[in-house]
Amino acid sequence: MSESYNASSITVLEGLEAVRKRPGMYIGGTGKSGLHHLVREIVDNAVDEAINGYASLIRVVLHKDGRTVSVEDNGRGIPVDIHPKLKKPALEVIFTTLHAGGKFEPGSYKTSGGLHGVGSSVVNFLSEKLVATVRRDGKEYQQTFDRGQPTGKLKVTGPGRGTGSTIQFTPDPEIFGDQVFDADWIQEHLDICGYLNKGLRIVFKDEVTGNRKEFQHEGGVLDFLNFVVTEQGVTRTSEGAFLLERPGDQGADDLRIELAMVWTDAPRERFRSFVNGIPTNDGGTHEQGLKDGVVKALRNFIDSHDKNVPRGVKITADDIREGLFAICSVFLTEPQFQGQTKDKLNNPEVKGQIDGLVRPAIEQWLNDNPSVADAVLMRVVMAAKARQASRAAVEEVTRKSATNRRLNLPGKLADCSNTDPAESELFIVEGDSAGGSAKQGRDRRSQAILPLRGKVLNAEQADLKKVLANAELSDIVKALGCGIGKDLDPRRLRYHKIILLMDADSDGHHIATLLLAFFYRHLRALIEHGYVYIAQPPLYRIDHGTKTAWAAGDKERDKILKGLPPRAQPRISRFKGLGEMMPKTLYETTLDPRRRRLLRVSIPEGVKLETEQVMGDLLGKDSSSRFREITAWMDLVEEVDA
Ligand code: TSJ
Repeated sequence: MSESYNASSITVLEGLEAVRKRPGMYIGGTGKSGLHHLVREIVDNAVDEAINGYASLIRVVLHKDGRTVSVEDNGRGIPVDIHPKLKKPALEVIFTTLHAGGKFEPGSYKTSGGLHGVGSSVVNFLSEKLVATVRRDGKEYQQTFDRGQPTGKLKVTGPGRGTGSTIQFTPDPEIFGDQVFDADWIQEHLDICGYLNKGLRIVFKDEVTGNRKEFQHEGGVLDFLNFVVTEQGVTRTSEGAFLLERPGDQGADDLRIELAMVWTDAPRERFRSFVNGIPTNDGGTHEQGLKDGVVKALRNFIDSHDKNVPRGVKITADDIREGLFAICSVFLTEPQFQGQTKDKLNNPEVKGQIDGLVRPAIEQWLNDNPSVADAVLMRVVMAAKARQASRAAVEEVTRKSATNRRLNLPGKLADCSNTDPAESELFIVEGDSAGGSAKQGRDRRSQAILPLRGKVLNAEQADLKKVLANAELSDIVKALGCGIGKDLDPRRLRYHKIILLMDADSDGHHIATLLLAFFYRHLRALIEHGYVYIAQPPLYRIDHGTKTAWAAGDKERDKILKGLPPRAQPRISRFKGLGEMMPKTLYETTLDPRRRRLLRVSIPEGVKLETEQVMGDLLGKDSSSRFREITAWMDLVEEVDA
């Protein structure tokens, strides 16, 4: 940080028009995520000032109109000196020039990078109004912008106490429509900022509701880890967690890293990683280095201490990492991001650096804490044993379904007569009464029905052996005939359409969510092949004259009503559940390939790991909106002529 600020190093590029014409190129889109990107960009600038040691307090206000946000820090204040070439104050240049970002302060960390580092000018260009206020040199300066253009010069507006910057902006409705900010989204981002910048005080005031919140985490990533462990409701293997914190000021190879880690009883690992405060949902070289380091450290520890692992138990890397929860935050001066959503770290040197730091530190931790080491080792051995037991359970289910496929089908399955998978469909139906209607109403040639009676297990919180002990899930696997987990072979699948048919109420959504989690976790290839669908049974029946129409939701109902002749007197009835529908009606509206509408389930490309995270988050907590959230994550493509 020896080179001082130099306003002339900002690359001058005319960008206002470019940004307003194609906002998506700069902020990813103009929907909810794009809108909130603006807050993030401005907050990140204040956080940068804090990371580099000049600010300790950030104040964020969501104003009464719900669409104006202010961000204030107590840093040095955005420079106002005159740019030698452009003859304008640096502040004006910063807000009116589309610069490359990260250029003007060599040797310092930037939160922003890749897609994320669009710069404050982009926020300005996409704001109906922006007011920048700076306190420095005992004065207060202010400049106002309309849709990116200054409405006047930078002015001294009074004496200034202390130093700092305040940016207030209102996104342009020409770009973002009538959207307002979501206070929860803002708070979540601020909370994460608080965890990753230990001690930084962030105050949020929501003037829409009058709520005020503070995000300050003296324990940093360790507090974050505790939060995730509690949120997921898992039990730690050991009381103490592993913590590695390095300031990264010992030369070029010395990374700044904050890492907290603990083993739990969860059936899988859970990592949250960040580079310069940006979430790397798709992992990358830093996560790889961490994983390698952990595995090597445990292997070394086992070998060098003659720790006895029971005979016949072979330990894999997955066994070592099972149940491992970690929060990992690293800071790099030149991060390179990869992938469609730019959330995977690509710097190759980082892997070895992190591995090299983590491995000896974990070995040391295990040596220093023998009771922790024993508990962790027991956990690892248990994982290996459970994996071997799961294999046996899988073989049991698949062997049965493979030897004589017809004989070993579940008793409650009403199979179809066609044996060509490409022409066969399996409806998985919630409840016996709906199952009964479906069995009567179906096309017996091509449509099989499997009613679910008992509880569906949450696959997110159990290992494969437990999952297969659940009668409903085990019946699904037997009916599909294609095996599960590592033994999954889609070529043996008995139906090329697997259709989840549930009531359109919260119970139905709950079961659909559990089934999607099960498919996602253990039969993912079936989703990837496009074999999994969600049926859309109607919610309303509309009779007018001799005609009948069905609507899947309120919007469609209103559309149908609007389209009726002016003097029609429609009768509207609402279905309470699939069970009360006549078999014929069920066929006509929901089963008949020519009239039904199916949603194909798919995992959005490039966000597989993010989906993993979303799945875990949604299924780990108890929220009524899970189905909507999960289905919003998966790409649901409507297919009329299925
Ligand atoms: F994004 C932004 F520009 F709108 C913005 C910047 C928003 C907010 C809320 C804060 C900031 C900001 C910028 N806070 N602090 C700073 N600091 C500087 O720009 C700065 C100050 C002094 C020097 C120097 O070398 O003296 C250098 C810089 C980059």
